[in-house]
Amino acid sequence: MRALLVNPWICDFAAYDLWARPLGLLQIAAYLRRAGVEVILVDCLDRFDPRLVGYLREKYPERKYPRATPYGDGPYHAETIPKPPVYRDVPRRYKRYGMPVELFRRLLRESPQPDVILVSSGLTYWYPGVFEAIRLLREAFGPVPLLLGGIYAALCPEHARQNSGADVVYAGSALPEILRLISELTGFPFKEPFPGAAEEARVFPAYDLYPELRYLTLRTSAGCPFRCSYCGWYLLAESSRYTRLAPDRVVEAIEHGYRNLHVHNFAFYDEALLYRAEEHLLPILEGVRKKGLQCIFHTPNALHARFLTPELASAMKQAGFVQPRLALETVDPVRQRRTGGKVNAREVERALFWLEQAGYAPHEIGVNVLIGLPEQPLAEVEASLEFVHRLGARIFLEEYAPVPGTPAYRESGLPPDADPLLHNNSIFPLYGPEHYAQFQRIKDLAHHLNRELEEKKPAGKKGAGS
Ligand code: B12
Repeated sequence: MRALLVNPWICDFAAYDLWARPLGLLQIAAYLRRAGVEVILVDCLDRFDPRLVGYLREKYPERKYPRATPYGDGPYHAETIPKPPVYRDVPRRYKRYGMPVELFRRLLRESPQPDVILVSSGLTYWYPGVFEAIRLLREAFGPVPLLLGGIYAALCPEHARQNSGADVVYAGSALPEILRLISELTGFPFKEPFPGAAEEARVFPAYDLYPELRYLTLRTSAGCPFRCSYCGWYLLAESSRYTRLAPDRVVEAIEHGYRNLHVHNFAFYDEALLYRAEEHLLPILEGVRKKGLQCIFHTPNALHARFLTPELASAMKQAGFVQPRLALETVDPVRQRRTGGKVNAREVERALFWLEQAGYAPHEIGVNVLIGLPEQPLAEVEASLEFVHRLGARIFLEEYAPVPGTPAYRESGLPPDADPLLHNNSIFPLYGPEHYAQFQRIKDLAHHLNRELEEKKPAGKKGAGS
């Protein structure tokens, strides 16, 4: 029994590889292998795939590939493609990010015939890349059973069933159920993997399927203790409960990555990494220290400032966390409460102070600010930017992307069955030129403030810890 697992392209106006991995697909791969399945992975978004690197070096000899920062993050290869009609009025180029289609076709031609195909999906509005992959997979392998899962499939299952061309759209995340589905589709009788196999797959996703690894992602929990109005984690988790791996299992995962896969950069994918840190993150970091692993940790999914303590800040600094990122979202106390009450401005200010005490320069610390929440005045965003700037931290302006099924989606005025392309966080121009101009002004302001911070860096460094 052979399964071909595919992580399709991103189609969007912008994309950057911020330690992105198709973690769900890699967990499925690990689980299937335990059930005796041979697994082949084609990841259109793997920037380090030697076949991609070879292809690009040949085609663009004047450029350098792979392009990456010392931490392994970096820009994707991208090709401009025609805009879907709903984006007609967006004055930006629309691109397909990842491996060129020609190379994808070649990899499929060279792949042995699979018995089943599993296609994953990321953000809901990236579905054009998913559809394109399915079309090309059909072209290459004909009627081989094809399953579609992942975030788009889970948040927009009806849209996916009607339009994707997959045989089955699976909207959940339970590994044993996925195996049962494959068995039904192929008629192949699997032996039930042992009871702890699902946890094993979560601890050890099949990273070894990558020929070259520069970073790993860690998801030590599923879900979040909060329910912010704009976030849809509870629509995606296996159960709508918040669960975590035991700290020693996380240490095992890190040690495996470090020693066996020779990776030093790890990005946490948790929604609430710092929650009850004395039971979770602190023992994890202590375990890593005891084992003498010299890791570099990243937190692209911003941290809850409320849970940061002086002890935690210094444990993070010593363990090798770089460029920590905090979630503020907004300085407006009413909106903070209305959206879920996860943090307030004072808590962010305090967290920054403790991070500085622990040895981070303020400009190394990033703070997320949301723009574009339903009915959010731009003056509020501006005030949030000024606040972060006054603290000396770097602004990360996050454009709000509506998640169907959440309270904020209902407030956004989009109908429940809107084309998922309209969930895109970069389509402000569609709301009218005036709106777009104002939005552009805020974006420019964020750039300007960050540049000012850059220029003041040495002064910022001197002030660190004060
Ligand atoms: C980690 C994370 C990130 C990471 C990286 C994600 C990545 N891989 O690229 C970072 C921090 C970079 C990120 C960024 C953003 N993110 Co994000 N992110 C997440 C988060 C918290 C976890 C995703 C994850 O890895 N889950 C764990 C794995 C194991 O689960 P999984 O991949 O879903 O796989 C399971 C199932 O889906 C299924 N499955 C998966 N594939 C397949 C295939 C088949 C065939 C089958 C049968 C099953 C199946 O089984 C798997 C195993 O259990 C989710 C929320 C969530 N709880 O999912 C938001 C989420 C996906 N992000 C979201 C958003 C909005 C963003 C941003 C746009 C934020 C912003 N405004 O800037 C950016 C854009 C990212 C970009 N350009 O890459 C939204 C998506 C909204 C949407 N409309 O789609 C989510 C849902 C959060 C939310 N707000 O509700 N994100």
